[in-house]
Amino acid sequence: MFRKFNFKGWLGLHRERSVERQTCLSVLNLTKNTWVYMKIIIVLFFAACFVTASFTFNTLAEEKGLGTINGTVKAKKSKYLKDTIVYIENVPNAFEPQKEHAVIDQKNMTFIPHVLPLVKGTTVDFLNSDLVQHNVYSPDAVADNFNLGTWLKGETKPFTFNKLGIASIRCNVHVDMLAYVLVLQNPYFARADNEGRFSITNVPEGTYVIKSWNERFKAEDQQVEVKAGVISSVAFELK
Ligand SMILES: [Cu+2]
Repeated sequence: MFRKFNFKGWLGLHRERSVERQTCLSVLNLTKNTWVYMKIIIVLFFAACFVTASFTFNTLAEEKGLGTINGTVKAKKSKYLKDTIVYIENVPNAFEPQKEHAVIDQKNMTFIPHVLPLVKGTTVDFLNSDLVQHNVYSPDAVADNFNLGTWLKGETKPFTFNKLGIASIRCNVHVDMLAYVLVLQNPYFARADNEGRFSITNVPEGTYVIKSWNERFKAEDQQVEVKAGVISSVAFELK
């Protein structure tokens, strides 16, 4: 009726279970540790990538001989700074115009933006976003004295600026509407912010004449020496 207790068998089974439990625990520990190591490796990998990328970027900038021009434009009143553009007059190289068309919108009887700097050869799409008809023309030779005609809301007409200089843009339906397109030789230009600060980056090494343009005021041209990996400073005063 009673089976004989097999002590040896019971001991063997107990030992086997104990070994299984230990194996289970060590596998868990191993998985836990492996995940921690993986995390450390991932963090180190990204840190190494970041350091290498920034080092390469700096080295390339220095190899190509690129520098930065930081500066300020001062005016008697800060509101006079609006739409002030700073640009290098001439950089000895041929520069491609931007491939994407720039846009000047006509909205609420206003050209937006009021001042648009671009590289020679860039096309501007003139858009009408108002419910009324607008016209677009320029009385200036820089823009071949163009007159694109008069059109309705939602339509655009393009014009490519192929001559260096400053073109005023007008609408013959609304005589108060006015904008300016600055057709520049190179892409090294910047718009001064509300505090008059500007920054032109990745400028090739060299000594340049740097100019400012403002609708109402003028500042003396400045000379700037650009050196690889160095920030040069320029200050303008609008009068
Ligand atoms: Cu108009």
